[in-house]
Amino acid sequence: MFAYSASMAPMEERSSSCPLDCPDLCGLTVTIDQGRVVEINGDRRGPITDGFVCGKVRKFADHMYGDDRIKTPLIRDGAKGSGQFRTATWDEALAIVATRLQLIRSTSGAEAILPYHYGGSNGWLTEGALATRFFRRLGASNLDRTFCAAATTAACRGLYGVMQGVALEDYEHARLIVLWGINPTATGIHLVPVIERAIAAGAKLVVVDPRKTPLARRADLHLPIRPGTDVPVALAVIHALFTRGHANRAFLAEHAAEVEELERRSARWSLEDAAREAGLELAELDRFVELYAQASPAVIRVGNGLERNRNGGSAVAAVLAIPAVAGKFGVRGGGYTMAGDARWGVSDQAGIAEPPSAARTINMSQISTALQTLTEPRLECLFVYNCNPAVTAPDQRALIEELRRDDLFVVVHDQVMTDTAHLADVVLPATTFLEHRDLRRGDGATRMFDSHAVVAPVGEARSNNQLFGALLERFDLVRPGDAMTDEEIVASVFAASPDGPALRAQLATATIASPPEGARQIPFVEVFPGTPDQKIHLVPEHLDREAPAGLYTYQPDPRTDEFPLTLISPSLATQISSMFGQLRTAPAALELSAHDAAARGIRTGDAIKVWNSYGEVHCLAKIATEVRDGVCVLPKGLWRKHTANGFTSNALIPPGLADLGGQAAFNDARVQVAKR
Ligand SMILES: Nc1nc2c(c(=O)[nH]1)N[C@H]1C(S)=C(S)[C@@H](COP(=O)(O)OP(=O)(O)OC[C@H]3O[C@@H](n4cnc5c(=O)[nH]c(N)nc54)[C@H](O)[C@@H]3O)O[C@H]1N2
Ligand SMILES: Nc1nc2c(c(=O)[nH]1)N[C@H]1C(S)=C(S)[C@@H](COP(=O)(O)OP(=O)(O)OC[C@H]3O[C@@H](n4cnc5c(=O)[nH]c(N)nc54)[C@H](O)[C@@H]3O)O[C@H]1N2
Ligand SMILES: [Mo]
Repeated sequence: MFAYSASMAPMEERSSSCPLDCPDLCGLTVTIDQGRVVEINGDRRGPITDGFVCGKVRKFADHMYGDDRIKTPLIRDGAKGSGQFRTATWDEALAIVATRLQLIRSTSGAEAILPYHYGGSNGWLTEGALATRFFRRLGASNLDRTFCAAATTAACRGLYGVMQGVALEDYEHARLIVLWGINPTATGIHLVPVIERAIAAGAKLVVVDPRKTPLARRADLHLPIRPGTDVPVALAVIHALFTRGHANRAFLAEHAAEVEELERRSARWSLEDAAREAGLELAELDRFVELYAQASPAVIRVGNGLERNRNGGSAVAAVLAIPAVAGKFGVRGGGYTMAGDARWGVSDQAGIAEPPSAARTINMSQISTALQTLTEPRLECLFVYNCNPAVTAPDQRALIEELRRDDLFVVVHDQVMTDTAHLADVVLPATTFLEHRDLRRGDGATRMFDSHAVVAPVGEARSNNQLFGALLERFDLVRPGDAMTDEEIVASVFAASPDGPALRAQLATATIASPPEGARQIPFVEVFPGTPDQKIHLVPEHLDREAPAGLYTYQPDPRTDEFPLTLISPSLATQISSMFGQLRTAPAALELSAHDAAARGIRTGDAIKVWNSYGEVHCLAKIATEVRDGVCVLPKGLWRKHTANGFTSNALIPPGLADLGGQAAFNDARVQVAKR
């Protein structure tokens, strides 16, 4: 193993890669001085990083070495949530955790324990591996991970199976780029220069978003859609494509199933009705149909904004059906991209090396309800890692009340003292991505890095695999032949599949690997749907059964006179979900339109309250020209310290789900706003 010491060459550059939940998957060059990270830059191994990196990762050293970094295990020694902890050794902390887990297991059964984790770092060593093996062997409740892209994935898999979408670097070839519910300027900045080059070469840009995002300002057409109304809009576009002779009947006959059924269902929505429901100008929607029908290659980038409401799964499915109906595939830069579904031929399951257990499964997006209502057994332990649910899960007020429960044992493994860690009984210090190894794949990127630690951990931080490896041992759950070290797990992942050795060899020589089929396949030329019959299923039966009112059925806007405004919570450029929120000093401000503010006598800088039946948030107001009437914005990932009463947008988000995938409905809150 590499030995670290302060006597290393004073300045040294080492290669790494970014593990954050983002489609760009950047290779990084990290400058190290005296054993500490002093600079981070993007490299050129990946296709779109182009030597630069986003502001949040450039400043990652502030996260690593800041005051909020957890350096030792901590044991609560005040009331729950008081923030009073004493330091402990790893041995003592692990003994406390193991004793309590054993007690719960023997008195109530292991299902009273729930591991709670999401995408803090995307990689096969930190996301699954020994943690998942441990909880499966323990017999703990399973977690259905539905915060993000659950509806999108269900829709995409239903229509196309696992099929690689258009590679982001191929957007340069497009003549029309449609950004649908996505804001790359904040959430994946490396796509922006690619779009700019395409525009310079004559491509048109359309943005479908309730907000006038930076790219919406530059767009040829911005459709400021009312949140949650993408189903009528996409179906009306499909209907118009069919009725105006823009459908590619030959392509559909060869490659698609359930064409007539989609045609029939889309007939429910005329452009007029859809425009009215979505709050759009009819002429603009009409223009979109014609722009789209005429352009080739045309690509639709499907974001996460549209999936997070009661209609979200049907919305994504309808949007993904558009390129099929118009026959936009078969050329480089034509089709759609969602989180790129690469067929790797290897999977993280080999590293977990334990099949899913028969224990019950709990939807993470309904954790407040699960904690309140589940019995047989009641939840007695939440073991949190890679996640900060106190500010990222729905129904925050109820959740925080439950986390404060004296009979709920809360363990948090994290890098910094998050809002969830403040509510814990035991806090364990985690390594950052520059302090541990991982197989990094970003958010569905068609590339992979195997990056090693580049510096020694701060304090006594341990990686997820070190923590859960120690627990496997304490619980006597290690079996002969188990891969336990990172090196052994990586080896077992690649050994488990025929494609593995070639990928490993690629990583060893080029330090970046692509799936066996290549990283930028042309859909319907080089790659076909991963459905059993290799056809697009426009109305897949299983999705039709899953969606409560059937696929493509629009559930109308639930706004009332009492709660007339739709609250959405898109990403901040300076954070990734709640990560880096500790570094933010600015107080939270709710953005609303000049019209909605004036109607309430609100001006920028006013102290206001935003409320509904789930909770109330006290913050500042900001009149924003980006926001359409009827919509207000309080970004995701704010911490409790950023508002006056310690609640964020998540306190207003209902625990109800989208129509597919068990997806959280983060953009489905209806609220009222007033001056305080
Ligand atoms: N800087 C930064 N980068 C990130 C993240 C971050 O927090 N910060 N998060 C990462 C993660 S976890 C994810 S999932 C991705 C998310 O990245 P994006 O897909 O860009 O998702 P959001 O930022 O949630 O929202 C995108 C847009 O959807 C719009 N929107 C909201 N509701 C609707 C609707 O009903 N219909 C339509 N058409 N649009 C709607 C919002 O106004 C917003 O501009 O970004 C990743 N990258
Ligand atoms: N209001 C609102 N809320 C939302 C959303 C929204 O649109 N609106 N969107 C949702 C989305 S898209 C997502 S993806 C979720 C994300 O929600 P979370 O999964 O809670 O993600 P983060 O807020 O990024 O928190 C990840 C935590 O993991 C820690 N971490 C990072 N790497 C490691 C590691 O290697 N080991 C350990 N043990 N910990 C690590 C980080 O320090 C951080 O505290 O939030 C959801 N919440
Ligand atoms: Mo996400």
